[in-house]
Amino acid sequence: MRKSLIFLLPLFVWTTLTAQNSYQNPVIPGYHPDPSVCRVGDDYYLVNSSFEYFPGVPLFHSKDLVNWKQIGHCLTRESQIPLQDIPASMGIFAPTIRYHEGTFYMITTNVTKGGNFYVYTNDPYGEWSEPIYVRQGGIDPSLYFEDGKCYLVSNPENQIMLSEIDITTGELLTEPRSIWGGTGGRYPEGPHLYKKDNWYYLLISEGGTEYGHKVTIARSRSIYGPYESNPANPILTHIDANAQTNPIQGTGHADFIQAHDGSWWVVFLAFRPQSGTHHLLGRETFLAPVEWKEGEWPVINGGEPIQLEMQAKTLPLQPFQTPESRTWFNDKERNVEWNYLRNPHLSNYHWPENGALRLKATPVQLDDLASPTFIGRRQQHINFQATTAIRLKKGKEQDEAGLTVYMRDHYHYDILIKQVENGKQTLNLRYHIGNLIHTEKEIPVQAEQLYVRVTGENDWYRFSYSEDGITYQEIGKMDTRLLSTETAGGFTGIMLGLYATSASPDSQAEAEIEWFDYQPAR
Ligand code: 6LW
Repeated sequence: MRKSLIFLLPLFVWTTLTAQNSYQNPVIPGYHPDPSVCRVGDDYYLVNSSFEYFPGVPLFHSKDLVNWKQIGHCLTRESQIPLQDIPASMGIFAPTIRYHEGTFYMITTNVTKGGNFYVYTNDPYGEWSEPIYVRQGGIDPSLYFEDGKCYLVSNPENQIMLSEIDITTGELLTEPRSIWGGTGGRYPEGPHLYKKDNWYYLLISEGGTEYGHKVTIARSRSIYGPYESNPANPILTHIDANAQTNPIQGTGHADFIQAHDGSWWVVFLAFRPQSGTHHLLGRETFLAPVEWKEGEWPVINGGEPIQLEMQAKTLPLQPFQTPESRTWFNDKERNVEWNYLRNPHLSNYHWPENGALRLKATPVQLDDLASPTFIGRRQQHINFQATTAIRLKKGKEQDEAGLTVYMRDHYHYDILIKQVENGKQTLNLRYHIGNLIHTEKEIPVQAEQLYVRVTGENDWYRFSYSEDGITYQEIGKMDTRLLSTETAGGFTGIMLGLYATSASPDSQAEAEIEWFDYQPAR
């Protein structure tokens, strides 16, 4: 028996390290917009924007561009990422990651506080530097290094502007100059510069981050221009008839990468509409092959629309272990996917060595532009089921703790335990859609611990609960469309959150939560 296993081992290594002729999009599902990627040898690192969530700028690692594992965040300290009182979908916009002579740089915009800044590190698994702010305005800054010089591009005044900066201080060495305005689409943004075959290529996005999003490109022999537009622009869009029924829409905001085998690829964002033309998971990270012949313009996916099941030869695949469906909150290592809202008050969270996570209830509500006691992880699949077990302890009347399907401050569905009169508790189902707040159910409950569950489908979120963790009872379902980006606005996607709030500042109430299960549905 043992012998035969050893015999099989080389076969296993061979199959996992072999290139395949297809892969699945999105490569990073759930709210992961504005991807940017860099390579060091055969290691790839990718970042996304993060808006009002903390820590900021999720950071992923891959060996093959298809399989990605989150290894942390670039912005982990309040000094790097002030988010106090910011509106939803403000804060941290699109980042760029670049590697140059042993150092990783991540440049982004805090649109609410401070503007464009970068941080750097030698170890992407470790901490990043304090922010260095740059004087050039606009959003979507990107860096390009050449011959000991560092160039910055961003989009002040709807123009792509270029300056040279001192990368050690952030000081502008030249005044920003307009180098391209795009092809006439709204919001020219997301610029990145590359050099290939003695051409400078300027990749940008236009059309706005909705259905009309597109990627265009221009090139010049000189970094300062003049840039000529590719006659084949846009080089990526799903606005046309050939992608009208495609389950992927809004393709844009892209970054090229040349892989260690010489092949070219592009990462970009797009969204997957559900229940008609609504999307809830936010903008996700996709991957497509690029053909880029010497001296010619790059062609993305042969000029064809992007598919969920991509037919393309991959790099040798090196998948990571599938993450376990259950988060045990006493295991910090696995908690990288959990986020706070704005800068958290850490004394309200007790992450245990053993036992349950404790969330202290405070008067800051989910609707406030402040930091409620909240942790959330992304909904990553249209069909999924999430379950948790919550105890509300030491509650005074009107204190509550629950599970929220959270799009933004005024758009969330909550299943919660509420403290009512005479030391009793109820299980409530509440909808919050803009100015409309409605408690759909209020059920007296006895058990000290309640199991609550949300099941997501194309058109519905279904809510159920259990007193014993075995038999669940559905207590309501709510239309997905009313929480979608098309209804709620903004740039983020659904977070599944655990929270505790109180009615009075002197409340001692806290929620105890040992685990949280998230499973894609088959
Ligand atoms: C981002 C801009 C955009 O900075 O939306 O899709 C903004 N593109 O490039 C927020 O994600």
